[in-house]
Parts: sequence; C-alpha cells; structure tokens
Amino acid sequence: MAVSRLITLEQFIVEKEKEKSGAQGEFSMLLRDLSLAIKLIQREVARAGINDILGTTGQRNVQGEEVQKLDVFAHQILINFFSFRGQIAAIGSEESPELIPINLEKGKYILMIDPLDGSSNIDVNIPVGTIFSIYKRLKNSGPLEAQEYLQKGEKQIAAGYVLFGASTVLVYTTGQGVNGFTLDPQIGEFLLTHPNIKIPAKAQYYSINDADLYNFPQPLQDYLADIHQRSLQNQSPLSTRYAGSLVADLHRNLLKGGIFIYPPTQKKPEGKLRLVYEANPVAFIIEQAGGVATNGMQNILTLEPQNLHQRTPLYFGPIEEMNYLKNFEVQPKPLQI
Ligand code: P6P
Repeated sequence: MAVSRLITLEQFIVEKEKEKSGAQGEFSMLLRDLSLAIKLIQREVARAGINDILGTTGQRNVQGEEVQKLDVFAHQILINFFSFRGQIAAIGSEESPELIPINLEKGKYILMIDPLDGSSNIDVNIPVGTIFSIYKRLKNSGPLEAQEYLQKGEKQIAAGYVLFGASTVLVYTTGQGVNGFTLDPQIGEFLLTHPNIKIPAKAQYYSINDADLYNFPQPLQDYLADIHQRSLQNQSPLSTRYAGSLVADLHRNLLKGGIFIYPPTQKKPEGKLRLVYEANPVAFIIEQAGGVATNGMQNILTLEPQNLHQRTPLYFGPIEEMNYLKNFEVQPKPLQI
C-alpha cells in the first residue's frame, strides 16, 4: 500500500509560513512551543492513573469548580513554557482569576487557554482537552488594557484544541482552514492526519445535556421534541452523543457532523461555557470548517467580551441543522449560505 507523504506539524508550519507573505517566524515559534508543551501534558494525562495524580487539590478555581491536579499541572506547564519565550505578552487561563503578565515589553501575542477542559472526566478516563486562542496585542508594550485582552473572537489570529483521547490530536486554524495532527508517540511528532477539515453538511448527532430539558427556553424544547419525531418517522434522524467533555463533543461533531448545544438554563442563565477561552476558539474552528456557532441569537465571534471569565450559551454545527434550529426561533434569521 503506497504510504502517503508524512507531513509533521513542523514541516506544515514552515510550508504555511512560506505561503503567508511577510509571515514572521515568531508566530510559528509560538505554535512549535505550544506543541512541545502539549507533549508534556499528554505524558502526564496518559500516566494520570499511574502517577496517582488523580483526585483533586482540594482547591476550587475562579469558577468555583473543584480543581483536579492535572488542571494545575497543565496550567503550570503552559505558563512556564511561555515565560521564557519572548512572543507572549500575557496569558488568560481558566485556572487564574487574573490575566498573567509574561513579557509586557516585547510580547506581541496574547494567549487564552483552558488548560484541561472536561477535567471532571479525568478519573473515569473520558477524553479531556486543552483549548487555546491567540490574539495580537494592540499596543507595542506596557500593561495590557482591557481592549487588548477582551477582543471579539473575530480578531483571533489562531485557535485550536488538543484532544487527549485514544490518541492525542491537535486541531488548529490560523484563518486558512482547519487541519488536524495526530501524535505518533514512537517518534514524538504530530503528523498531519486530517488535512483541511470541513464539518459534514448533514448532522448525524446532537449533543446536549437534556436533563435540564424543562429549564430550556421553550423553542429549544420544541426543537428537541422535533428531533424525537424525526427519529420516530425515520426522517433525517439524529443520534444522541454527549461526552460531557466539550473538546470530545467538538471533535466528534466536527468530523462526523453534529450539533452541540449548551443553552441558558434557570440555574445557569448565561450558559456554562466561557466565551473567551472556550466558545471563541471553538467558533473560529467551526466557522473555518464551514459551520456556524452562535449564542442562540448572535454569532459567537461578534460578541464583545465584558470580562475574562464571562459565560455564554453555545450552539454550533453544520449550517443546515443550525438553520433548521432557527425555525424554532432559538436562532436569528437564517444565515446567507
Ligand atoms: P454539564 C466540562 O466541565 C465542561 O466545562 C465542558 O467540557 C462540557 O461540555 C460541559 O462542562 C459539561 O457540562 O453541565 O453537561 O456537566
């Protein structure tokens, strides 16, 4: 069987850099550093049970959620990694109430991270993930102003996620499409395995925690009832897939075609997921892959963040299913395809 050409992440970055006129090596260096930090996190995630790193630190993060030890480790690795390089001015992290200054004099980029999303699944070996989002500074140096670290998602210059699952997959975009790389642990390299990812036009799956069904807005309840009717009549039926781990649900729905919904509920009127370091990077990837991501009324990437840990409802999926959802008035008027 002919072996297709193996392309490492390193080679891919260099090739893409050549395509981008005036590309500065700094950004490529940033991606290389990120991939190295991810390998260190992957090693610990893979050894979690063995290292007895399971369990919690007994502390709670800014969200009031119990912090798992691996969260802390992943956060620390990423902070340490970018502390000695000059590219990053500051990092925003789920694990830190405040923005973390790194290199305010020379850093040109701002990194937003969810170091280990879905961490409550660590102890039961459900895939967890790292989510990242990168912006350019608006000022050349000095303390960051809110307008710099609370930019709209449409200003991202790169975004991606790592899924620590049966294999470790890195998926990212710099605005020229979405590409996925799988870590070959034998050689320690990320290899291009999912070039130019496009979300399938037809949804196969829907992902939602419908335990809160009667807390959802009525139009959403109507949409979900319609899904059950479609199954009964076997007309474009959808299957439920909900991992309770955003990155796992994102990766499956991106590759196989599915709609993901984390709506506002009475308990969480703003939704649960965070705008800056979860919904924005997810929306950038989904839109680059030909899908749609909204908060139920407006495209996620157009939202003006008010604070670093702001929550938002999140709906994303193929244009066709997202437009079908709009018929239930949960979404704005259909997008022009
Ligand atoms: P629920 C994990 O805690 C997380 O932040 C996301 O990864 C996931 O999509 C969501 O929460 C699951 O939330 O309320 O369904 O348990």
